[in-house]
Amino acid sequence: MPSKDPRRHVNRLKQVRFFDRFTRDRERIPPGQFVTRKFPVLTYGETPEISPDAWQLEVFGAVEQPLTLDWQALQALPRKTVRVDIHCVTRWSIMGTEWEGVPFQAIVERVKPHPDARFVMQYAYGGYTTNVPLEDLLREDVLLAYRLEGQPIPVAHGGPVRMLVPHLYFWKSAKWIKGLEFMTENRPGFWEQNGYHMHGDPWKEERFAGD
Ligand SMILES: Nc1nc2c(c(=O)[nH]1)N[C@H]1C(S)=C(S)[C@@H](COP(=O)(O)O)O[C@H]1N2
Ligand SMILES: [Mo]
Repeated sequence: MPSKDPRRHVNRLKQVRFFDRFTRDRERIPPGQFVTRKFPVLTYGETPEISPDAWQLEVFGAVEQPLTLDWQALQALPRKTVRVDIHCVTRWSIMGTEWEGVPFQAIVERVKPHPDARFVMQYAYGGYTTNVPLEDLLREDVLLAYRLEGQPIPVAHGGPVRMLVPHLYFWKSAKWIKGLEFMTENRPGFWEQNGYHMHGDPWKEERFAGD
């Protein structure tokens, strides 16, 4: 039986060892990053505890068909598993993490963004926000993720549902996602208002505004 205590599950994740996490494949490590074998938790502020039954996602803004999804509706959408490297702007990277969830593309097909929608604001339970160009979210490995390493995502890591945008710095992947606003003009989210980059490509070291 998998443990019901999310904290125990975090500890279990720290024990997991993948061949991938020992990689010496330097070409997979963006400049200025080091590889960690742990799975650090990085949260600004409180950790909101949202049960799957209480979870809801609002998709709104510059779209033809705004959408509200609950846990059941989310499970009825197409699912996909990806194995990806993730990179935090504080310089740790984890190689080969496995996530399962709904491809963001499936959401886009349903809401039908207006032709002039170019950016998306992610809203999290607890108040965190982050902005991303829509183009970046159309990549195949972008998910509304609900499983990590074959288990429900632990609360500390954003469960029940978080965004996964693996090719950008990890602050661009909101944990405890509750809203997606399609926008015609770009607006800064939480860290972006505090000096971080509007795009956040780790390969270009887009860490801070002006990089
Ligand atoms: N809601 C919310 N999402 C968030 C954050 C946060 O503080 N709150 N931190 C971001 C940052 S800086 C990182 S590195 C990752 C960390 O995810 P993890 O705790 O699962 O490692 O979540 C991102 N998403
Ligand atoms: Mo981060």
